[in-house]
Amino acid sequence: MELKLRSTPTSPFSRKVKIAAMVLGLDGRIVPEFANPLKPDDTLRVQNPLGKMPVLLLPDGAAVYDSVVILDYLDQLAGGGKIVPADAVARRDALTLQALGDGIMDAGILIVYEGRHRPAEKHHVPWLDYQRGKIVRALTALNEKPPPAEPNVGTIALACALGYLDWRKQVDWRAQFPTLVAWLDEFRAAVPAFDKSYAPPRD
Ligand SMILES: N[C@@H](CCC(=O)N[C@@H](CS)C(=O)NCC(=O)O)C(=O)O
Repeated sequence: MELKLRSTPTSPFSRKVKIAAMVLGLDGRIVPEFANPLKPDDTLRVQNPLGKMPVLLLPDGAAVYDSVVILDYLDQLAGGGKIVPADAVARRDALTLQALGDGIMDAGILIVYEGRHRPAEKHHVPWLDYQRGKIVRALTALNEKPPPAEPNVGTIALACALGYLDWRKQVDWRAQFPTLVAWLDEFRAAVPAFDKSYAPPRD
């Protein structure tokens, strides 16, 4: 059963899906298909009216989004309880960490989009600082209490968020949060899919 993944190679949210698929042994079934959210006639907007990626297209015609739902779908496909823990407390914690990792990426993306979608003279620094504040507060909390470096939806999202900050440099997280630097090294060693899912930036 082939699963089509609509995304760009560098999308941090799509990287979550690629890592999850590798961890679950499902990556052989995922076929990447380039998507361009900026192109009005890209079928992405039909598959997900929000025009956002990733979208996973299933053989029965269903379009599954967003990344949270896709990761849950893949976990179920692999038998369940693997990257979405079955235990109630572990599940709660993993999903909450996923929300935090995704929130870092959402804020990071808004910072990038300010540069992409608004002319330079209209860039609003207080808005950029507001978004940066979210990222720094999240990283401060995580640096104080990093999660175990085991693969689940939460740690996968956190690793993708840190990888995204490495690329776009919205904050200089490596200088400010040494415990998270060590955490990402540990995660990379434990989850080779993180490095395997790396795609060199195109812009
Ligand atoms: N909550 C969504 C966020 C997805 C998202 O923001 N994707 C970005 C690319 S990484 C996107 O499609 N942006 C285009 C847009 O916002 O129009 C998820 O978890 O999948």
